[in-house]
Amino acid sequence: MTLLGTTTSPYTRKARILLNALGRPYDFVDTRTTAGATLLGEVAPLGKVPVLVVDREGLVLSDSSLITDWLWATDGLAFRAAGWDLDPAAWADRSLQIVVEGILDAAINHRYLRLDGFADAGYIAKQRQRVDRGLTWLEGRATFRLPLGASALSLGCALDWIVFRNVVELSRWPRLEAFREAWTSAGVGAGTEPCE
Ligand SMILES: N[C@@H](CCC(=O)N[C@@H](CS)C(=O)NCC(=O)O)C(=O)O
Repeated sequence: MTLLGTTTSPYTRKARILLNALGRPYDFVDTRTTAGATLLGEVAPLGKVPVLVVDREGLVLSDSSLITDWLWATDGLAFRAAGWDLDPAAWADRSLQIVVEGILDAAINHRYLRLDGFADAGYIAKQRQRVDRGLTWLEGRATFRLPLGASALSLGCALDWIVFRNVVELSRWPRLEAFREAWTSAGVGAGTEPCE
């Protein structure tokens, strides 16, 4: 199996954490390299990461939640043994995850549009406001507990990325900060922390 992505990408990190939890061997190809960018161009028309290429089956999975669902479908028992419950029919948890990833998408868009020199106004300012409003909504709704679900995986990766990129001062949301502390202490994403 080959995972295409970057070491800064929170969505790629979701896949790395799950593959590591299963102990599945895989090649990691950084898409910031020429070879990685070429491969991404060949297999992923949207050019987004992560992409998991399952060589044996000729399968290309180009979305972190799709990768999660596929891993769960092929190895659910091993996940349960490792303290995860990623049942795609856990509707309340999936609903929470949608909010978490909506915040993350807004934060990513805001960052890159600002880096490209666009003013923090209009639709771009709306992305920043969405991050703030979303985090405020999540405060008190997200708790760290086992087994870990899809929303916890997304939230841990999102909060680490938000801190890594200095998106907001996380101490404004003490319960989310407590979630992050518990996530870090549990070592769920140890070794996959965002880095350049
Ligand atoms: N819904 C997708 C989101 C993936 C995503 O937005 N990835 C970012 C990196 S963290 C990306 O590839 N951005 C590049 C772009 O949008 O061109 C998933 O869960 O995999």
